[in-house]
Amino acid sequence: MRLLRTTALALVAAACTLIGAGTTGPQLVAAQGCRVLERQELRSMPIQRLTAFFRAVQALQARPRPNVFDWYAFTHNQFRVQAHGNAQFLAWHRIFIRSFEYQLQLIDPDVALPYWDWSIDSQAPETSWVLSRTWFGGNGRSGDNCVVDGQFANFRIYYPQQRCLQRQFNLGNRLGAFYSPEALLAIANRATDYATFNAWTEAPPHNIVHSNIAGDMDTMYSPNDPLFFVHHSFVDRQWAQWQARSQQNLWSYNGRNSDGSNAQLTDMLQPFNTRARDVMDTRNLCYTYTGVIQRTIAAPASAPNTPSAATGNPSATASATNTPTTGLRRRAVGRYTSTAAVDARRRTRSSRLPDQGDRSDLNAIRACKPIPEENIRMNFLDRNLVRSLEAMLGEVAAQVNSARGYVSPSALISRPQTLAALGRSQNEMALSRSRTVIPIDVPKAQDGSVRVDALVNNAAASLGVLDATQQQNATASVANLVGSEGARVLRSDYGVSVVP
Ligand SMILES: [Cu+2]
Repeated sequence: MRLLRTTALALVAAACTLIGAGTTGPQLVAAQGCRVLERQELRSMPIQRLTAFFRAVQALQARPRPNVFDWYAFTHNQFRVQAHGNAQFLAWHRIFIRSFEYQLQLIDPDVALPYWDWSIDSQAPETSWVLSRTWFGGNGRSGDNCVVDGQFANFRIYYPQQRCLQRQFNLGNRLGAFYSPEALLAIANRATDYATFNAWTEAPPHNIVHSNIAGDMDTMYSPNDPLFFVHHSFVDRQWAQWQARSQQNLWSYNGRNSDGSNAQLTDMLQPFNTRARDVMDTRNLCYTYTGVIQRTIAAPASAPNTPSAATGNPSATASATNTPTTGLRRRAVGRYTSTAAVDARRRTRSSRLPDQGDRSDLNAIRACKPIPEENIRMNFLDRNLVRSLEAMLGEVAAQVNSARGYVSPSALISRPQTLAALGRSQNEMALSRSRTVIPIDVPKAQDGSVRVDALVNNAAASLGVLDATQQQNATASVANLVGSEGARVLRSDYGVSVVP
């Protein structure tokens, strides 16, 4: 008890120092004068830049405890109600990780927060280079779940108590599947306002990463694990990418706050002394993302601020008119399933999505496990909404799998090319990987260069199907699923062409 009180007092002192040092509020925004830096995917960064990021995090962690690094875990827990299961989720986490990035820049002004595109790794996340012993390290060891490899090996956390940093993968030595690029793009394609995009992104896609890696990641102290920041940087990029689709998206901000009020651009994101409108354009927070081009600048004279009935309200249940599954049938499946034969095949495939832990199917997208009830409660999520979204995303996976001329850039057979498209060589990654590398025979173009198109064709051929027309039809169905902007993203982020 006494120890607890001492800890709390020390923390308040640390928080005051932090605020005094100007980590909150206007110092984080461009008005104070800052260089706009580009956040890059971990695997596309020059090694020196990547190393500089890890050094800066370690420098923060090494300060006398409780320190600035600890402040993030503490604050995330303190403001858990305001920041989860309501409209502020994306906006709050944007300023939260920007504030952390600012702390790193006080140590090294050239450091920008990287992002981890875990959708690339979604079909076997435990084999990711990001989780290798060279970088973030892997699962916690058996017995005490302590992370003992990687750049943060044996790191001691401070809150809620002093102990080792823990991870406890949900399948033992494997991680259950995350959501695929196509699933994320289908969400972006169907969400027409902020409230919807915010709710659909938070859960299940963002939550399953937390709940599958588990250990500290599945607590309200999750910023104790530095993975939190590169995970949330990717979530934030999803939002920025969706915002970049239009001026209307850029300034869309609606839904319900944790106190039940309608979300507005003037809402304060506590404790950052920053309003929602200040975080809408990432350039105002001194960063951009690779491949995301914000074409619009000023806020519209009257910013769109329509409250959303269903998605932003934690107590709302998904009604017949706006369950995402219904939306899927209406918008995408309806257009795709023009023949009974195709429809029948889709239904058969849908019942045969490989299991989250399957590692033998190289072509298909796996089923994701449902978000655990405990995680739903901890994050104040709308259970019915989460369950209907899981059903919708299961259908998306089934559709991707049944589009037989198309192979996802995250499918195990194409992941090597996808990573190569990010600029990191296979050998380099294999060298630093501590765990089993899934043996995949990589088809290469005649000249030895990496050809994603060739790969897709080969994969289709290996399935024993498809002439050119059939293939075009199949990829068109994926294009229909992700929309024209999604098709552009597939091309620019993953090097995969689908017919728009
Ligand atoms: Cu959070």
